[in-house]
Amino acid sequence: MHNVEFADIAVVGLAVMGQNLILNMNDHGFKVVAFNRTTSKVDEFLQNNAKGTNIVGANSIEDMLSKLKKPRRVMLMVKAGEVVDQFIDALLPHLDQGDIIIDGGNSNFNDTERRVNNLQQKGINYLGVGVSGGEEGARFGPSLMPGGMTEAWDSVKHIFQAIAAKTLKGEACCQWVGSGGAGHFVKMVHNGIEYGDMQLICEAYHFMRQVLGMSNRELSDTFGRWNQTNLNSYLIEITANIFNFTDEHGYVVDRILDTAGQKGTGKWTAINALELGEPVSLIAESVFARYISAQKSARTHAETIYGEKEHKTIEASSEILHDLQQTLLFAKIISYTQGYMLMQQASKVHNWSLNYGDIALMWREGCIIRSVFLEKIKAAFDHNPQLENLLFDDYFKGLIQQSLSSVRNIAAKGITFGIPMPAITAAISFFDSFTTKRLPANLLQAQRDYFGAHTYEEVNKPRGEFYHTDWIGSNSNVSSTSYTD
Ligand code: 2AM
Repeated sequence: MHNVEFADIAVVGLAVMGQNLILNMNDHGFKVVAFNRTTSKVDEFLQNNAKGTNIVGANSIEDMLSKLKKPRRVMLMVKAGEVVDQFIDALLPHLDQGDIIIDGGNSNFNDTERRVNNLQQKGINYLGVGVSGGEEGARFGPSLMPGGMTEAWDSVKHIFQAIAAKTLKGEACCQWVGSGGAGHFVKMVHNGIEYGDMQLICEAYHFMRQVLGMSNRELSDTFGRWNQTNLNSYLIEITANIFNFTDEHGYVVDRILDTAGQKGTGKWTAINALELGEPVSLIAESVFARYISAQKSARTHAETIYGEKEHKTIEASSEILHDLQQTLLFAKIISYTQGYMLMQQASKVHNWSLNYGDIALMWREGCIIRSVFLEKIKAAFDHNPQLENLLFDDYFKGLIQQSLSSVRNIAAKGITFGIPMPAITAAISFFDSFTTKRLPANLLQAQRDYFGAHTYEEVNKPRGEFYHTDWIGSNSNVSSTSYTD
């Protein structure tokens, strides 16, 4: 039998993402075998969306594997968690050395790291690929963030780069991320940044609605205009569309309950930041903002206790709208700065050698955070691959300097008028901390040394020398010593 009759890749899991990826692969000339736990979905797929294509179905794992070229490539598009382990276990007895399992689900990078290590010992190649872009992306060009066993990348690269989104220059938004769980890690950070971008837009909206008294039409126009600036991005674009969207009952956005859901990847980013000791405050605040939004009944009760805020309306002048636009830009720079700090630290800890310019390139198109802004991040890391911090890049320095007074104005007004702006204020606080040589942590260290003898270093002594003061010696009248932390 000729090899050409065998399929290039199998995809397990025919939910929306799986189906769309298969159709995308088929469009690019790859022969795909489709399989699903509930096999009736395979037939349904072949008779409907996949009708008239080159896609073939399988009714069992054995059947699926028998239809594949070697090395076999099996991509899992199933529910993250145990289901992935179950499928790996079911596949293993039928695989040969060098075959490749690819997990394209929303897996936690720690799970991917574990699976890579386990399968490496068994001679099976494993890749964890972050897939972003929703249904539309999966169908016509997602952002793909592949990581795992480096040896396996060459065997799948042509497929993934063909189906991925492309930049205007034709670069694929799919580059090798790194070993182990690096692909899913970068996808996780992508989602965290997505939380931040969305929260920032919501805070601007809250300000514009409550303080500036803008109508949906004006909001739509303003976001539409901002989309023509360096804020140009998918999220700003859909925001403009949302404020313009009506049905027979009026504006849909106005009748949507203000309680946000989540699937957990923003939370993972914040947890990881805490674990790695990186100050990713803007994403963390964005996760908390969703949590507080979910506490609708407590908030409703609290408002009855403390009273509805009286929002002073100030004119939606071009100056204040300019300040808001600059605030979004500033906070976005801070959010990405923090996200990159997290990736840089994770790369060190896990030995991933992440390529930061390529990461910006992967996010440039296809995914939810796609924006022109990412081109500038790519340029910054292309210019200096060793760039220690995005804020040290000249281009971003210029933008920060140009927007700083606007942010201070908006943050101050937001606080004065009672508009919650957890992400915007986190951004300016981070900036002010990060750009301050001497913080008040000397007092903090004194307190720690006072109650717990935790010691401190001194300003004019070499780092690494630790001192202790007997704060509660004979001259002190403080006697509480029962608490140490
Ligand atoms: P199903 O169609 O048989 O439910 C997204 O939910 C994908 O994950 C679907 O293809 C779904 O298969 C699969 N999936 C979810 N839970 C599963 C499980 N416990 N075992 C196998 N596949 C599962």
